Amino acid sequence: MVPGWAGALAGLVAGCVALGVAQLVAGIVGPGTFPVVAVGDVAVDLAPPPVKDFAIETFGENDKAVLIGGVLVVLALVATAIGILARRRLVLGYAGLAAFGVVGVLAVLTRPGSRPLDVLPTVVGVLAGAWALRWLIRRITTPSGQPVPGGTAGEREEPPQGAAGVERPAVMRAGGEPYAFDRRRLLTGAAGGVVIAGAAAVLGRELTGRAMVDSARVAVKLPAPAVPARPLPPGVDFGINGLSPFVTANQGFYRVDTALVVPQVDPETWTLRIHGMVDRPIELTYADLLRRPLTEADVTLACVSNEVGGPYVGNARWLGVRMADLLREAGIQSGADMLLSTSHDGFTCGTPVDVVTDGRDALFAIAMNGEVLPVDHGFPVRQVVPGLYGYVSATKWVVDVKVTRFDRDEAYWTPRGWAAQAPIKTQSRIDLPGSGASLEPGRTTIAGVAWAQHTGIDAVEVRVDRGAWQRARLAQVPGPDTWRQWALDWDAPAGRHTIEVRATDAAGRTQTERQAPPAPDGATGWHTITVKVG
Ligand SMILES: Nc1nc2c(c(=O)[nH]1)N[C@H]1C(S)=C(S)[C@@H](COP(=O)(O)O)O[C@H]1N2
Ligand SMILES: [Mo]
Repeated sequence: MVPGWAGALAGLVAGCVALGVAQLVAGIVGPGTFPVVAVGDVAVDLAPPPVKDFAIETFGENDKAVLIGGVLVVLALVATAIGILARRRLVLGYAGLAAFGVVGVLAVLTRPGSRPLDVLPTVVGVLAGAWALRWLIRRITTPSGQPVPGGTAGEREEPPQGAAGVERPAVMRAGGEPYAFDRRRLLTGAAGGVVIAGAAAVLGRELTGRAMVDSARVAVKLPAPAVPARPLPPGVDFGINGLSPFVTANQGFYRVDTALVVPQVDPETWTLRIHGMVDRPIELTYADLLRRPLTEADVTLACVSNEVGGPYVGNARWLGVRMADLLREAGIQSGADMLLSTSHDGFTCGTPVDVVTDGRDALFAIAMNGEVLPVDHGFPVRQVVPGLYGYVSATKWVVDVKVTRFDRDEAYWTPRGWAAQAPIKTQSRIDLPGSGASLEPGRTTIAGVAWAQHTGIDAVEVRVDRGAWQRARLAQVPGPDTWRQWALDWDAPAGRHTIEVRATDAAGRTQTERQAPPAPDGATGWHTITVKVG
């Protein structure tokens, strides 16, 4: 005979599957449609004021968690009972699950502004729970490898019943022998169910968080900048097809981070703390940040992992609060040389204090190309520091800045073999023609971008087949912090050709030809491509 605890366990696992699947579907349909939350919301609405006051006084900010916990405990008890019943007659289990579902559907539909589709998480969850219950009960009432006596699979769920109250073997072997309950089959089945439920719940939560943060993000009204970006001079963009546009669209902007799932940070609860070697620690909310004077700046970000000629570089217009302003208010103490900034997910960057405070547009940025910062790029707030590789400066989802010293603290990538300090190295890239392209003989354009953030690009030279260096024409730039387009017309003769590029920055330094890999502090060398003409 299947013992009561086995039925209870099957019921609990079925309940977990129901909730996990409901959570997953709620992640797609919308936050608030998860039945547990809806039931909790109903309970809050229905609770008489003294009960509410008691809950708030007793549990404080945890009142929500306590309430949801209470709902879950009740659900667990119900699920246990369902499992115990189902081990005798599966239909009783179904009936229990259906009752469960009715309560959930009613709770969801009585929420203000609910839509008919909002019942989906409950309904699909209950169906999944019923399926899991049936599967588990059959697993423990049927010997492995044996057909279910008395019917083909799916037709008879209940074991043969005797007179009410008389314990009988749930299932007989074909020969009529009672079959012994198999604990291992139950436990492996239950474990499988819990894993599926857990995976569905995690995925659902991730989707829900995304939906909630997306709606918070959409609701943000960007203030006008107190210091607008320098107007873009005419001619920042040659408009050549295939050449990186001066402004990289947010959609196409490279993304590099250690986050397996993108952090979903609620701007309502986000704060930024500036502390450590300061006279007056600061803590700001998102609203505080938006009320401050905002600076707009065009800055090209680059990743240290970018190979010569690689794609991990992009240019955007950022809007944010100058980091130096907040640091001045906090009052940096003498001896401090590092800002250790921490992301919501624990990632850290170590940024030199003198770089951030030397007058350049180092920002706590809230917007990118006129749009509220995209979640992938650090919503609600990220750092942007012209001239430094992203891993030492561009903390996304930033929540904390500790003013400290390089000899006392280490950022995320330092013990992993990357340099503690890493200014961006001057680079140039050929976008056109593509590497390995086949061209028609005749006039064509060689074009690309070059960058030396916070110094600026003064010259770009190109040579074909190791011939003489020829100066490319340069597009305009608003300042030294962005990349610069360059182009050169070329009368391409038939044959295979090698094209090389090198840039010279505004301090007169020309890129070194020496090839170095990205680690530990950025790749060097001249971008070189070959093309076939004719
Ligand atoms: N929280 C967090 N911020 C981060 C990182 C990260 O892994 N986690 N990576 C950094 C690196 S290595 C780079 S190059 C830039 C990339 O910024 P983007 O993804 O907006 O292009 O973000 C920086 N900020
Ligand atoms: Mo990076």
